[in-house]
Amino acid sequence: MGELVVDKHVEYILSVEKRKDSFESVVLEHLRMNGAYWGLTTLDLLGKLDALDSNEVIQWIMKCQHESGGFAGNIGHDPHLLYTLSAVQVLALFDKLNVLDADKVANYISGLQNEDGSFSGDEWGEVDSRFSYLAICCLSILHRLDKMNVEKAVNYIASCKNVDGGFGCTPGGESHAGQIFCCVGALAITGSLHHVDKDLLGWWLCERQVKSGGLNGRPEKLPDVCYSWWVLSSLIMIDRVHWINKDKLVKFILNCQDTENGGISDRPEDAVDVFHTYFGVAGLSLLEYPGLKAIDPAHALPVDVVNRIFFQK
Ligand code: GRG
Ligand code: ZN
Repeated sequence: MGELVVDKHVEYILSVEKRKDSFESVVLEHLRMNGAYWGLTTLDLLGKLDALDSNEVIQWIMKCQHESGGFAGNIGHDPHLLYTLSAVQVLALFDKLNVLDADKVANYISGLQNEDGSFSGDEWGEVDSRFSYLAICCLSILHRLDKMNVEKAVNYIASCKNVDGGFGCTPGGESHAGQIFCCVGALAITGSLHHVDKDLLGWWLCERQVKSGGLNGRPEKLPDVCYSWWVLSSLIMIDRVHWINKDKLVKFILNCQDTENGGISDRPEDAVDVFHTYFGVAGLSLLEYPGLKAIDPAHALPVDVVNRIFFQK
């Protein structure tokens, strides 16, 4: 079995960052902020965050902030909770949360909470348990959870729980590993994991492992490297990660590397992208692959960054 080709992945991420007019960058233009989070968190996990000029990144991030306090995916675009969390996460990576007016950002986020405790992703109003996670994770990093109604938020997430132990995007929505990460992460951050049936959910999650060792996101679906993050982080948060075969999953992820040009794809032989490179490396970090920084499964940031946020006030 091959090893993780760390230097190739660092080169790949730096090249995507520079190639701003490439096909991938054009397609991702509207969610560049999210791309920055994937790329930079990967670099940090690989121990190479200093390969980039942080001032340039921070200046660009601050140009994406809207007068409402929320952040957009790129300069001149509309703000959304997804980009607001990514912006805050990247500033946290660089230890630059102090450039923010935390109350202003927190007001934008709490303004998106609805009467039933749920969150809309932006001013257009779509509701999804994903947005509850984004709001809770972001306010937690900013030490501003008191700005929202946590009890109502938690009750809404609990109402998205299904009889199979999983969670959906809204009450009654089908269980999906991505949505489970969001709901379990939000419950973990707010100290509300008692709403989870850990054995039932652990069983559903470990059944996501298929013959090749990879994980899928729902029954009968193909395995995909991104579920190494969505499923594994959830299993860790509910203390059931020993229910899957870790060695087989490590092999599956390593098999999805482009060992020549760097980057990781969704499954072996497919084209690489920054998204799956992040999920592959983050997944290997959760699996305690040697040489990688540890990542916090709830806040999706390196553990040393999370410790700096919560224990060095
Ligand atoms: C900070 C890590 C982090 C995340 C932010 C945006 C977000 C919070 C979470 C998204 C959770 C989610 C719904 C992920 C699923 C993404 C995905 C691969 C969807 C594909 O679904 P299908 O049905 O594919 O198209 P399958 O794999 O089921 O065939
Ligand atoms: Zn995927």
